[in-house]
Amino acid sequence: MKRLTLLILLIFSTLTTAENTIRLIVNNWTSQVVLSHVTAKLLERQGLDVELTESSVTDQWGALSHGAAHFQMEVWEGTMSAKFNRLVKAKRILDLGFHNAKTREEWWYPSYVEALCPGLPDWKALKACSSIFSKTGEGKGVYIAGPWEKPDEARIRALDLNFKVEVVSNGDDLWEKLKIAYSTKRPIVLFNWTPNWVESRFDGKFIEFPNYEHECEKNPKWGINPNFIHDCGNPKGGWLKKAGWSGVDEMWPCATRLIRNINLNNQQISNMSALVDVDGLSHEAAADKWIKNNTKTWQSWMVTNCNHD
Ligand code: TMO
Repeated sequence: MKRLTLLILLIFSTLTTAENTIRLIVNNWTSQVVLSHVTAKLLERQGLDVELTESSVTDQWGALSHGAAHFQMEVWEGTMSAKFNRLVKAKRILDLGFHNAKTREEWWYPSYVEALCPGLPDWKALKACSSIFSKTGEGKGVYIAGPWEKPDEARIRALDLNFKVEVVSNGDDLWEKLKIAYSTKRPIVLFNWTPNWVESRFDGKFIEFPNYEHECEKNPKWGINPNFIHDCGNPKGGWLKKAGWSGVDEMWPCATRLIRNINLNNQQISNMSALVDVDGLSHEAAADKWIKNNTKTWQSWMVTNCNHD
């Protein structure tokens, strides 16, 4: 009899453990991956079961809406605000608050390109020198984009730029292209963002497109092209937030409070990416190092008086 009870208890606890596991979304740029590892380690210290689950930005919304995944630690305004705002409004996901960091995601070029394309960083300069960004030196220029959601095609059309978009599959592929171009001073224009480690290693600037306004994405009449939307750049000084499945407050109140508390500034985000992309640590080793060196910061996020969720 005792043995049976024990067995039942064992099965029950295994089942509930699996069901109680918090799943953190791991995307495909470095600071987000390191921060997800840091968060997992902090939740574990808080006594919770955590699992990291890889997802693209495109797929994460469905996963968060359905509770297949539970938290995403870096939602960037420039690439994700449209879907994020829509799902928050529909109460499909939760807005778990801002980081202090101010962000920008935009077309970017190394400074040596200015000598070859006078007028940069103003976007109009691209009209006269698109061909220097083409593979053969003539024809359409190539803009190298990441796999995140961007209206680049729409912007190229609205601003009548002689460019096409080449999409690479992750951040590492962008930096590989940048390194090759940089070493031979070849013109390149590619997606980049701040905060990021790139600004500490490569000298360069963002293209200045017409200033972003929300209307630009909704109303064709807005801006210099009366027929198309997206005749503007991405937000400058954009926000960075955390997102969660709609059930997290009920299911894991402590974990959710901890995640609401997590708050990084620009320097901290770019340091997290540099630990991997400059110093060569693995994501997990970077997370361990960050936890070791930033005790005060993360201790201030921890939730006290908190029984297991
Ligand atoms: C979402 N990202 C920071 C890669 O632009």
